[in-house]
Amino acid sequence: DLVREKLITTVARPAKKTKRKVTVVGCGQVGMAAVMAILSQNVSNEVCIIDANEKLVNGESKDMQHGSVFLRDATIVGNTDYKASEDSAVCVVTAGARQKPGQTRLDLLKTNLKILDQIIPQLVKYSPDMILVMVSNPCDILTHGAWVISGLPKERVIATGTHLDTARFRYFIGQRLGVAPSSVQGYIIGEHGDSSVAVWSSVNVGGIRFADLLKCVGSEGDTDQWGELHKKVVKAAYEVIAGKGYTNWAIGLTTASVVSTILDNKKEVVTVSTSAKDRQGIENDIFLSLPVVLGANGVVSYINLQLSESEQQNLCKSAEAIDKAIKSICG
Ligand code: 6V0
Repeated sequence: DLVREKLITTVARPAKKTKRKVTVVGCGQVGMAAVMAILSQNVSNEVCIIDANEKLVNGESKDMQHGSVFLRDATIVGNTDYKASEDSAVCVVTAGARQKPGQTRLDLLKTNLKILDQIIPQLVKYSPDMILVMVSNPCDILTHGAWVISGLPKERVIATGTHLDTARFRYFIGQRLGVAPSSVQGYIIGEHGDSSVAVWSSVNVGGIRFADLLKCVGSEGDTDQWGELHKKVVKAAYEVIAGKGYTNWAIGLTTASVVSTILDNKKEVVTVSTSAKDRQGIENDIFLSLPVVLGANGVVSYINLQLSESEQQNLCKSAEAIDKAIKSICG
């Protein structure tokens, strides 16, 4: 290569890796939306995409590579072989079947549990120090399964969980008030799914709690009917799926937000799915979303919520729903 020889004098070996490598398994709608958000928001500029479908992963990774010059000269690789994922700081799993119109997240369980055995040991083999972020649904149960298969410490295995539901909740409240969603504080906790719980007792804007303005906000007797916004959150995915067949943009951004919190060791309080046994009055050995402090070591602490009586009951019901689904599969 004459031009290279004349142009470049090499004096040392270039570094082989960064400490910010992110692997995304599954290059379907959700995986690629996550990759796009991670790269375009400067969360990382080193991304590995893995998928079982060789043609697809080649096509998607090439298409993304061709935009590298607009993505901080990103290093993007695509492969079916997990060796390519070596030394990732964060691994995100979006592989698996998605909800069909009318199907619940729990309906997906059997299909998606099976593929964990193909994916998780491979990720652990090549990146034993990673934080594992599950996205595939039903994400709470799959995260529990992934944790068991991985052998990783609990704090290093999470799912995006209700971080997405919380984002939708803050958006809907912001819309109703004419306030930016980022200025609305509030959480959705529990299952990422039909039994999620809105923590109305702590929802506030500018430090003013809604519950101090309207005692029964979000629950029975609320003349303002704020509870409708939680129903909208629960219905959100179904509505999007009825329209376009899948959801991807909001979950892609949600995933990038979680990855960024980890890579930058932000210690942000986020609602992600985590081991919930003996937390917040939950006795079942399950994973669900609670507000945690998230950083480079994964979940570093839990925020102890002061739930109202009905919120507490609903959280326990959500835990029961997850437990029941696990038992229906495991016998
Ligand atoms: P998709 O577009 O069908 O993509 C799935 C990809 O997974 C395909 O490219 C498959 O080839 C690949 N795949 C399947 N099995 C394997 C395997 N064993 N190893 C490697 N790759 C494999 O689905 P989509 O991207 O729409 O959804 C992916 C998952 O995300 C589904 O389970 C959704 O239900 C889930 N979602 C989770 C959300 C959340 O908030 N947690 C939100 C939206 C979707």
